[in-house]
Amino acid sequence: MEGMEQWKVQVENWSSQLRELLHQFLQHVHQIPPAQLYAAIAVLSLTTLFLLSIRLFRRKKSNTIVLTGQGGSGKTVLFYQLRDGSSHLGTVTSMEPNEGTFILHSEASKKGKIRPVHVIDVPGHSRLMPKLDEVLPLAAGLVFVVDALDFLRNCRAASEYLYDILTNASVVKKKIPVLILCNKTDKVSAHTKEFIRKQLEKELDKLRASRSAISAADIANDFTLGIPGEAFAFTQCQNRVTVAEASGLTGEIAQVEEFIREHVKP
Ligand SMILES: Nc1nc2c(ncn2[C@@H]2O[C@H](COP(=O)(O)OP(=O)(O)OP(=O)(O)O)[C@@H](O)[C@H]2O)c(=O)[nH]1
Ligand SMILES: [Mg+2]
Repeated sequence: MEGMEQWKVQVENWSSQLRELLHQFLQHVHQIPPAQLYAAIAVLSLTTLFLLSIRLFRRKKSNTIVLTGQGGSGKTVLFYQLRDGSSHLGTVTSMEPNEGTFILHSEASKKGKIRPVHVIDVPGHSRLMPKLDEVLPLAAGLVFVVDALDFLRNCRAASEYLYDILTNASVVKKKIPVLILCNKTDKVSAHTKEFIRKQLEKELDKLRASRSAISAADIANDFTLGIPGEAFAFTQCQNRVTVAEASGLTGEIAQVEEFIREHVKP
């Protein structure tokens, strides 16, 4: 009981002290010339507004991942595998880009808030090259899908396509990371990623010589590839170029998912 009484007295003490302080503060405020007071209030509210607008308008980092590569390399199968965890067997050559914003299928059971990924599958058809130019500036990362089964036959064409990507103004200036994905590794006859990387580097090196001969006449070419006088290697690129393996068909896509989550933070 006694403790209770003491506590009551204490609380009363505090509240009277608080009242006193408030009283002093108000008196103080009254002494400030109104002009100064308004100025202070104006400065305070402007700063608050400014800080709020910074938060509001701060550009969110892109969550767009672009899948591209030659026709038949397996982009559409990969797209469905990422979204639904199944390959939707029997896809046909895509004539229109496929796109969607979703949480990766493998993350569907994870708890907490996960940032969805915006995936665009741009078909390999040359008619759709302008589409690629349109989406590249938005990309947080680009996955270049290569058919590792039928690689040798397609090597030249794949390199030409890759050359255009690696010298694209947005890719170079924004340093868009590129993942070269050697797909269809479920088959034993698939080439390894190391082999594919070396072949692509060789082919790009050759292309560089022939393309720069052309662009000497037409100076308006965007960017050159690699270091002049040195054999081309992906490590010379301004942006990060890495190589990985996958099988869209059987759902072995962990390395692509890792790349996506490295560049689109969950
Ligand atoms: N063995 C094997 N076959 C695959 C794999 N991924 C795709 N394919 C097959 O390759 C063919 C082409 O796959 P798509 O996903 O349609 O290829 P795409 O890159 O979208 O082709 P376009 O739309 O023409 O640009 C299909 O017959 C698939 O079944 C894979 O990981 N392994
Ligand atoms: Mg397709």
